[in-house]
Amino acid sequence: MKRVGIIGTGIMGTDHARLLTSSVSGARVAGVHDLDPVRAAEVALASGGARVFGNPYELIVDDDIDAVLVASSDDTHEEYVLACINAGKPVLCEKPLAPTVEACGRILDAEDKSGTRLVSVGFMRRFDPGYTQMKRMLQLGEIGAPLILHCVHRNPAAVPGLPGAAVITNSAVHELDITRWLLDEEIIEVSVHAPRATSHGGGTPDPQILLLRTASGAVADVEVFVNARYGYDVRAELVGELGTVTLDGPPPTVLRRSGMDGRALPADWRPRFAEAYRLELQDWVDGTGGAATAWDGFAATFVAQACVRALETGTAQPVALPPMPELYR
Ligand code: ISE
Repeated sequence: MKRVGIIGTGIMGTDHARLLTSSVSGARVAGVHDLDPVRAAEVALASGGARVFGNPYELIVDDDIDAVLVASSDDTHEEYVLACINAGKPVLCEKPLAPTVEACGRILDAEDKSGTRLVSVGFMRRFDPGYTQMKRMLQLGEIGAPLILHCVHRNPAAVPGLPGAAVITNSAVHELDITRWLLDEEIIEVSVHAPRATSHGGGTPDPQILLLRTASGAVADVEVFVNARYGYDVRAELVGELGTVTLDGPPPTVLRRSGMDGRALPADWRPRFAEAYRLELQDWVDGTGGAATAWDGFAATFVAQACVRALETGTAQPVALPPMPELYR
């Protein structure tokens, strides 16, 4: 039984603790830390009596903790992930690995020096049955060579006045990862186009359209809209030389009533990607290695930063990733 320590019991840490306790085999939540001790204690209790640690570094090195899940705020990921690498413990870090290329680079260097892959990054969409089916169809040759990936990523509401860069590094980063993963190639050029901003975002440049060109010449267009109001909605269509694969959100149940035909949309990503999160955690606990690596986390943030430059300058930006370290080949 793997004993997992969770750092950060906000929206994601709490959800991971719930899934580890109720729906994942071979692991239990053994320790939790949060800046808010009351919140940590609540999650510890709901997890069947985990220990509450006042200090996250003590949790990381504790002999009763085998593996660590980092779900604290994005800017704290680096320090905790580095401490896990130093302690030689597997760590699943929520996305993004870190908000800057420099911070991701330091994690990559530390892991490379340790000589062991310890870091997994929580790009859960890689485990979503819809996305995995899309990738399988592409690999089976059902749609021929891929040409265009259309993506829609909408949240009902974000923090008012959220900087435009955060829309990219926190939300669109999912599509940056899924494009690399699905097409199995790197993004080499990006541009970002912002229409008139919605009046519901408190000044956030929202929505945005990202155009991503890949090494083979395919193009992905990503609409990211974090104040779309009506619900949580993630969709995609992959267009190939012979056909297309469409990814639509669950649920499969359609209500027809009073002259309407519709499906209920979730309020956020947790119900939409519940199965993806469960499969991601099971994969991590089993050590199957299906998750994004530190290299993938670095690459996603590298592309995200190029997108931020593209947004700020209004010009297309080349993306030239450094060579991938041997450890990730
Ligand atoms: C959030 O952090 C997530 O990761 C969600 O999947 C994404 O849809 C949302 O925009 C992010 O803020």
